Amino acid sequence: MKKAFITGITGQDGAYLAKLLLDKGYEVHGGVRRISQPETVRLEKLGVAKDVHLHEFDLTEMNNIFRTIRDYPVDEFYNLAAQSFVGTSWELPIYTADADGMAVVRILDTLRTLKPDTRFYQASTSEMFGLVQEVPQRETTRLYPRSPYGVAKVYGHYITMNYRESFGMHSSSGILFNHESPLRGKEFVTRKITLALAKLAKGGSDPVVLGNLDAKRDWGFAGDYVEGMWRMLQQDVADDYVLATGVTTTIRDFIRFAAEALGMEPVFSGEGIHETAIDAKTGKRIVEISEKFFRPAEVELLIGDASKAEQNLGWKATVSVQGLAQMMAKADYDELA
Ligand code: NAP
Ligand code: G4F
Repeated sequence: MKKAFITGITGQDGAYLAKLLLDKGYEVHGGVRRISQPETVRLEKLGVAKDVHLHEFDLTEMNNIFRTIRDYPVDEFYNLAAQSFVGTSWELPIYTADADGMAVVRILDTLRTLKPDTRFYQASTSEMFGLVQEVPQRETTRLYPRSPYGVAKVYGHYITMNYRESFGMHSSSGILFNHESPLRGKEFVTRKITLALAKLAKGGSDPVVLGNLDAKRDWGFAGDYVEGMWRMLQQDVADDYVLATGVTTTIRDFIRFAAEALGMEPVFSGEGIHETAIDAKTGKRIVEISEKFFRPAEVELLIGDASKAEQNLGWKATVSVQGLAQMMAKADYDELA
C-alpha cells in the first residue's frame, strides 16, 4: 500500500486529492494547522474525514516539518498548503512569503536529508504569469508575478526545479490555472458569486458586491486537477506541467452562466464602479461594484496551454466553465435551507 502526505488537506484541493488517493488504495496522511475550531468540513462532505490520518502541521515551523517527515515517511508528498488568497497577500506579504515561498525549501531540504526518494509535488500557479508575456501561457512562458502571493509562489516553483536539478530529487511543479468546485473558499470570486446568487434565487435581496468584472480567468473543475497532480508523480521523470482548460472567461460572463443556471435573466448596465446587473425576470438588483474589491495590481488575462500535460500525462480538463458555474450554483442553492 502506497503512502502519501498532503499538506493543506483541509483545503479544497486537499480534500479532493485525499479522496482520489484513498480510492486508489493509498494510506493518506494530512497536515492540519492549529486553529481554534479545526475545519474538516470538506473532508466530511466527501465522506473521507474518518479515513485519513491527520497530524499537527504548520508551514512556518521548521522543526514541526522535520518531525512530521521523520515520523511519517511516505512515498509521495503533496505540498498544497498555502496562504492561497491573492487579495490577502497585500495585507500579509511577509507571512505569505514565508508560507508560500520559504516553506517549500523547508520541506524539500528535510526530504533531502531524511528521505530523498520521496516524490514531491509543489502547488505552483498561473498567478506567476501575472502580466502575461505570452498568450496562451505554457511551461516556458516568462514569469511576471503581480502580487506578493505570485512572487512567493515563484520562489517555491524555482526551488522545486532547483532541488530536482541539484540533487536528482523527483520534485514536480503543477502550474495550475484557476480551479473551482462547490468546496471552493467563499472569498474567491466564483464561489462568492454562486453563493450570493443562490441566496437571491431563494428570495434574498442582497446583491453580490464585486470589483473588476473585466478580468479573465481560465477556470476548470478542481476534481480534474487533482488527478493531474497524481499523474505527475507517477511519471518516471519529474517535470513541470501546466493544467488548464484553454478557455478564458470574464468575471461578468461567469456571473451570467451562474445566474442563468438559477433561472435568472441577468442584464448588465453602466460602467466602471457604476456598473450593475439586474435579473430581468424579477427586477432585483443582483450585482454591484465597490472599489474595495479592486486590487493594487491586477492579473487581467489568464489562458493556459495544457498540451504538454495532455501529451505526457494523458490529462485533459473534462468540465466546461458553463458546467462548472452550473455545478457550483446548484450546489449552493441545494444547500441553502
Ligand atoms: P485552500 O482551499 O485555500 O487551502 C489551503 C490549505 O492550506 C488549507 O488546508 C489551509 O488550512 C492550509 N494552510 C494555510 N496556511 C497554512 C499553514 N501556515 N500551515 C499549514 N497549513 C496551512 O487552497 P486550494 O484552492 O485548495 O489550493 C491548494 C494549493 O494550490 C495552494 O497552494 C494554492 O496556492 C495552489 N493553487 C490553487 C489554485 C486554485 O485555483 N485553487 C490554482 C493554482 C494554485 P486551513 O484549513 O487551516 O485554512
Ligand atoms: O477568485 P479570485 O480571488 O482568484 P485569483 O486571484 O485568480 O487566485 C486564485 O487562482 C490562482 C491561480 O491563478 C491561485 F493561485 C490562487 O491561489 C487562487 O486560487 O479572483 C479572480 C479574479 C481577480 O481578477 C479579481 O480581481 O476576480 C476578480 N474579482 C472581482 N471582484 C474578485 C472580486 N475576486 C474576489 N476574490 N472577490 C471579488 O469581489
